[in-house]
Amino acid sequence: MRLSRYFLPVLKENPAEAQIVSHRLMLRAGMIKQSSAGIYSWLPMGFKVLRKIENIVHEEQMRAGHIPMQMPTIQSADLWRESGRYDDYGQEMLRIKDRHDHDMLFTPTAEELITDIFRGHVKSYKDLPLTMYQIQWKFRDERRPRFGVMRGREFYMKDGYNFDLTKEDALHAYNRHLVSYLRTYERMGLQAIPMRADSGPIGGDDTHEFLVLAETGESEVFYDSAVTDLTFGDREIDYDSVEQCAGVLEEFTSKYARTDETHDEALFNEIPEDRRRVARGIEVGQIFYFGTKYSDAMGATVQDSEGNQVPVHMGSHGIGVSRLLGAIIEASHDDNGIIWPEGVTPFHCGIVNLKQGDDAADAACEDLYKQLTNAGLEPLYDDRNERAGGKFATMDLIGLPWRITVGPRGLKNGVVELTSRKSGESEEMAPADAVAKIISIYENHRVRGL
Ligand code: P5A
Repeated sequence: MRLSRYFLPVLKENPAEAQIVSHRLMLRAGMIKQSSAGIYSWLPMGFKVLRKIENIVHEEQMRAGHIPMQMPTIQSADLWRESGRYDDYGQEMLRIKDRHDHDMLFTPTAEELITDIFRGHVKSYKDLPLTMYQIQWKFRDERRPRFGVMRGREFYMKDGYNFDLTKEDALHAYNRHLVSYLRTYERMGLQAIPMRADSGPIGGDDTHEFLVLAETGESEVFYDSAVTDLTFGDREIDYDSVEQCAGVLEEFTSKYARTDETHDEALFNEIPEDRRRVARGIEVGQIFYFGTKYSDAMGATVQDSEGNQVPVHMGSHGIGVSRLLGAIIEASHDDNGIIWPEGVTPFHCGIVNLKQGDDAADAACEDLYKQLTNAGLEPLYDDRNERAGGKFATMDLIGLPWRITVGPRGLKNGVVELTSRKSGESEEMAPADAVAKIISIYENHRVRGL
């Protein structure tokens, strides 16, 4: 993409309404624009990152054997009356009447609708296990929408639902989700710690939240510092293996890590004092096992091997896809702007032309642009007729992990400069070497954007 032809409405000043750094930087970097309280337009660069995050979620869900699908955002109230949640949800639910005076609503989650689809089609234990998921807009009329996309009213969520014959099978689905989430967040450059949590209006006994540590987090968290030494890495997992999934779950949840809702001071005090940590965290996902809560209420049964009709065991699993943009920025920025992890960056690198209009500089930039594009990468070429200082400030603000700086002086010596956004370190090298280095850096981060 050439910056002169892109739509990147960066702001020079800090917007007064933004209280936290991720909200400030998303507005300043021209990623989002508020349309009304807690509801945002996703401008091209914000949309690009949203799609990359979404695609990582899709890849990891499918790797775990879960099936993508899509349900509508507008649902009939009748299903929610069956489960009893039409009244329970209260003012958080956006209620709508259609022209026939039917009660409709904008989906805050989709346990009812998926259970309705299931009961209409699945009759036998032979069709289990089954896990389907969608990535779809949700609406919750939060009392205090704030912090930009972190607590929106309209937000983008991956919501998945498992159907199993027995509690043991459903717990395997739970473990499988926990494992796949660890991998998902790591690919985004995040450390998300699974913590025992409270189930709230979704219901059920077993639930973990995934929290990213950040000073601006809404939840207070208590944990053993040994949990932050854990990484998923590149281990191979057989998601059908009950033992393997249970083993990873055990490894990642055996150390104390809880949100304030389930914090147990006595247990916490058993951890050696130098390892006790109290911090704040951002919830980027939650998984639930709720047994037969919805299948009992809505009559979702299957025939078991002995011919009995039994209710299915269910769970649901959410990832806050739009919230993740805020969480990633909270975890990765400096005074000059965003620092995108390579897995989610909107463009793989920036190309800064120090002297637009200089024949040698223009030709070298065009050549770098062509070679990187031909290699399947997306560079952002700042080809505007602007001062170098302004170009650097824009690149720092939007946070691309790598920048290639091209100027007539360097070119005389046959070099360009490659700079890491994270370390700030620069290296001079031949243009072809800069291309080769960028290609090799992204070998393990090939997620499509838009
Ligand atoms: C699990 C999937 C559920 O709704 N039903 C289907 C279950 N879980 S949840 O914890 O309530 O939400 C899942 C994740 O969505 C994000 N989230 C939000 N993101 C932005 N703005 C909001 N107002 C908002 N509410 C929830 C969180 O990341 C949460 O973990």
